[in-house]
Amino acid sequence: MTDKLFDLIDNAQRICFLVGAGISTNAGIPDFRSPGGLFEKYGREVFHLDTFKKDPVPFCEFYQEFSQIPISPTPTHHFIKKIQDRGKLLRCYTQNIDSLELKAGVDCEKLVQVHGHYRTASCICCGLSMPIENFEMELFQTMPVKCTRCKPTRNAYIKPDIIFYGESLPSSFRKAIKSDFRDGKTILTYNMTSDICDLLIIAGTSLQVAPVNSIPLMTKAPRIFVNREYDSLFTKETDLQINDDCDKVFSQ
Ligand code: CNA
Repeated sequence: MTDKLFDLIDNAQRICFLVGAGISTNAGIPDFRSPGGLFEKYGREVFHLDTFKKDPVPFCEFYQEFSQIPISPTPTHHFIKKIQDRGKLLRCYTQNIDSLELKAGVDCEKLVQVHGHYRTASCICCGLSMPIENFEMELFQTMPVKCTRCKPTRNAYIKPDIIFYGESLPSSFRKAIKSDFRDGKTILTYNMTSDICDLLIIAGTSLQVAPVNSIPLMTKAPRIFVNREYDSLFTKETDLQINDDCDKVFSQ
């Protein structure tokens, strides 16, 4: 199984990764949907913009706990960097907000943080931005943190620049998709040219969240799916599915 994985990688030149919370569970960050995951503990609604606007405290409580977890990159993050060092990384699309890809040394132009990050925070009304350290300092004193530029009567709360359910994705996502997959529209007709992904590696994601979960449908290239759970999407002859711990697979 892993021989095939490394053969596919050796034969590829422009590799895209699509990764999710499963590549960071071994760093000590729970994922959303596994037993004991964040949905079980906090509920899905905490990550919805409408909920946050009405009552930001549950998210702030989650964030206080989450941001205290000391984290460092896993073997899978280092593997992505290794592919970059071999000159083969076209892009890494991550649904994760933990920025561990950057910590592992992946270049920011190669990385699309589809669901944002918490390196900065901003006001949900006026967009006033602040370094995350300032946000965290205020959060530990007064919860929730309100914008100093907006009128005090408005519910102008500050939140980390994580994309909540109900928010639009960063423009960098569309731009990268267009260049790596020709927008997914010409899938049946395109010729393999130098700007197009020739191997897609998907790891540690349940592929439940749109529109990211349509990326695997945008390519005719071979797809490698590494996840603890089986996914019936990856049964094409050119697919390779490995249902195992991603660090075990990528550190071989
Ligand atoms: P998810 O829906 O929780 O799925 C995670 C998948 O990974 C599941 O299928 C698990 O079985 C699998 N998995 C867990 N650990 C491993 C492992 N060690 N090896 C292999 N497979 C494993 O999470 P998704 O990423 O699919 O969902 C997208 C959400 C999760 C995004 O909006 C993220 O922002 C959000 N999220 C991010 C983080 C983070 O930044 N680390 C943590 C939790 C949630």
